[in-house]
Amino acid sequence: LDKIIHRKKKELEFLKAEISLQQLKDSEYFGRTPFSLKKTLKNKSGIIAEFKRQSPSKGVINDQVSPLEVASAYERSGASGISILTDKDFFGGSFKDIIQIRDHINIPILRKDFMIDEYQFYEAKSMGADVVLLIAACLSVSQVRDFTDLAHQLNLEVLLEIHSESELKYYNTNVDMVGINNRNLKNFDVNLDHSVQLKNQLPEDVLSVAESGIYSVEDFKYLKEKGFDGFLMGEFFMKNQNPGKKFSEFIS
Ligand code: IGP
Repeated sequence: LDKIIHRKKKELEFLKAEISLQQLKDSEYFGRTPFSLKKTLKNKSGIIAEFKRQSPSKGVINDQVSPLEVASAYERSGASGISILTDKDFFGGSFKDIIQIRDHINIPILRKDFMIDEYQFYEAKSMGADVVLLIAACLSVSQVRDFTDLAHQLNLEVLLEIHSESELKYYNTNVDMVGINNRNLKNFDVNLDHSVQLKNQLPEDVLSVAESGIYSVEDFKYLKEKGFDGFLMGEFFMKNQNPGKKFSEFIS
């Protein structure tokens, strides 16, 4: 994680010199009415289906499919939202992956990246994202508060990701949803019960999303039964030749 943040800072220096804040604000997507993940979590399957080419823990997962074909298929089969990894160096993603699909997708798009700078919120908006992820492990409590305010000013919803008990203090009532990552970002261990335990320590009315390591219908049902509102799933779909088909089989 430290390595990712280090690289992200360098990447940002470069990007800021390349594209000014004003250029981002001039994007046609700044004025659009966003889709609300808070709403679609409730009235669709609850699954936030992810497009992910590769990851530090798994290496290449799938580099043969396009974001548009996969995201369209996820939407058709009832996904509540689409998660797109835009980090290039570690996940092989790009902001282009969101721009390419935005006009064709009518459900919320989560820009999944390591958000550490205000600039990235303007970027997210300029790509056409509806939701951003704030990872507690990369941020201070006050950054989470400030970034949440900024996101809301830009009409972006916030999914706060926590992983451990010590990160419960990052929660504040302004965040829209709390994601609990089953995967430990430091050693990649996955444990579903971990999320359940943490969820029970959050206020009951918080919209909660179980993230990572959901690899079967049983896992999904188990977490649903435990009261999760959302389920962020990537690899289980993406490791197939046809991720959209896998999703539609999963859901039926
Ligand atoms: C998806 P999985 O195990 O279904 O592929 O996980 C998603 O939860 C995972 O990609 C993720 C992630 C993150 C990636 C969750 N939080 C933060 C990068 C950064």
